[in-house]
Amino acid sequence: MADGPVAELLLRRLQAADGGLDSAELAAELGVEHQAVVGAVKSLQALGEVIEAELRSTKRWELTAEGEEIAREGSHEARVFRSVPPEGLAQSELMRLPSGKVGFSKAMSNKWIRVDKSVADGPRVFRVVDSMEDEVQRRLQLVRGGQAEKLGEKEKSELRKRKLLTEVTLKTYWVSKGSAFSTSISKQETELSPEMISSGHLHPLLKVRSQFRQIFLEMGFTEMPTDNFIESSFWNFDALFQPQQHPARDQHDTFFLRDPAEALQLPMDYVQRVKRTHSQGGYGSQGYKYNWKLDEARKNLLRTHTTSASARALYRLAQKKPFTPAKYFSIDRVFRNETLDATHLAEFHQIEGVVADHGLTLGHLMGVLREFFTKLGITQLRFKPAYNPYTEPSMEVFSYHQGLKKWVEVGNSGIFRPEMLLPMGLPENVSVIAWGLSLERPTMIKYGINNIRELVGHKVNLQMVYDSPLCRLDAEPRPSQTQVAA
Ligand code: FB9
Repeated sequence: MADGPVAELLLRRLQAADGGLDSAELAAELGVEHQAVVGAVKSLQALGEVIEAELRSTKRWELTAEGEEIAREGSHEARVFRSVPPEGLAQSELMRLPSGKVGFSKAMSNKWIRVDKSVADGPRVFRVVDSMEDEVQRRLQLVRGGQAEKLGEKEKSELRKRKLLTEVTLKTYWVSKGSAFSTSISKQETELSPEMISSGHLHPLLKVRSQFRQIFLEMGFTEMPTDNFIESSFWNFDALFQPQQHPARDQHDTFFLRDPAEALQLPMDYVQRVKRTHSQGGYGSQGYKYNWKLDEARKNLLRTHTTSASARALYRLAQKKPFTPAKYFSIDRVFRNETLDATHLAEFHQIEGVVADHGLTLGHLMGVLREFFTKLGITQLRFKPAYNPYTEPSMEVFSYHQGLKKWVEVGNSGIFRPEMLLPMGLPENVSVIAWGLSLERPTMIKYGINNIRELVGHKVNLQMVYDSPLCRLDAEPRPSQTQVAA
């Protein structure tokens, strides 16, 4: 759903542009994060042929943190020059200045200063020239102003050697008009349109799903394919380092298939690494020390979570060399052989977010959870240690719900274990943080629905669907609808 202002601005700029536009340049022009433009591109792409977007890598020069500081304050050698008064300065005193050690030798080689060793009480530094040009600062300011092309290769490599400049590869989109281009965003039949949502004639789950999708797209996440309800035990459990004797793999928790009972196409080299990790350990893990069976892994089932899709996406990511960081999401149906009650059916929609990058920690996970839930209007979060077979550490996420006047569990999260990631072939220094929640829970709370059967199933009152108002997740529920079991 591309009704965000960035998407509309992009379309208007595209209308006026001859040929196309670059997402990074548009972000700079609009004064927004590049991710926001990427999110708008992705949501426009989801609408069909409104735009064409070609991913491309552009290299560009950026200042390092030290480079930014020098662009602001001047080079160390310039600061040393400016610190020497007409009567000179004891070298010992100069070397104690913040820029002394780094700037002294450069100021000497520039012949801006000299040392008189004949002075009685020790070597004294004097200026050689009355003024100087701080070329380093000037060049860095050119780069900061987007004029790196005015520097010669030699000048750039010198700044890079001093770690003041770095060349970054930026993945940007070259956006051009699609065959169905329009500046007023119209939606394909299968896609939600603001009109459809605001008309209210949409099932509440679909409306809430669309808003979660928009949040992920704005955060720069890419939607994972999840169109296989049937999954192998291998991808649903074994690839996640969930042992074959784990209770969740029993019939009373999981729907296994009679026909087709077995998954025949598994990536056998990867399967062998998974088998070894479960049975003997490896990658620093002692494993579970049991006789892992391929037949067990081949058993087909109705996926019990969308984390199986995350496993597939991460395995695909691991095959791409060199590793590039990624942010994925999914929102789709999962099936559990649960005891049914007012808030539990044998299926629900799981929402899952995954971030893969070098050196991610629990702090990064807390940060991305805060950003995600803040977009839902949920700002008071608490994290509680938890256990998942495939994440360590794991946290349950709680939020204080003003309407319900109590802390409610709003999701679960964790860092995928190395025993899951390393057999896939992901580099050792890559970590993956992830979190999940359901679609039904927030929908029930926001629409004041007490019994899950009012939301899904053959007893749904279609008038409710027709009448249900446009709802914003980040707004408080209507006063009459706050007594809901979370
Ligand atoms: O959605 C849940 N609660 C929730 C979410 C949002 C919300 O918003 C309100 C508008 C303000 C309110 C409530 N829960 C998760 C928490 C509970 O409801 C829980 O009792 C039920 N859980 C489901 C599973 O139960 C079998 C919700 C479902 C769930 C739980 C965990 C995950 C996904 C869905 C997960 C995960 C995960 C963990 C680590 C790595 C990857 C995925």
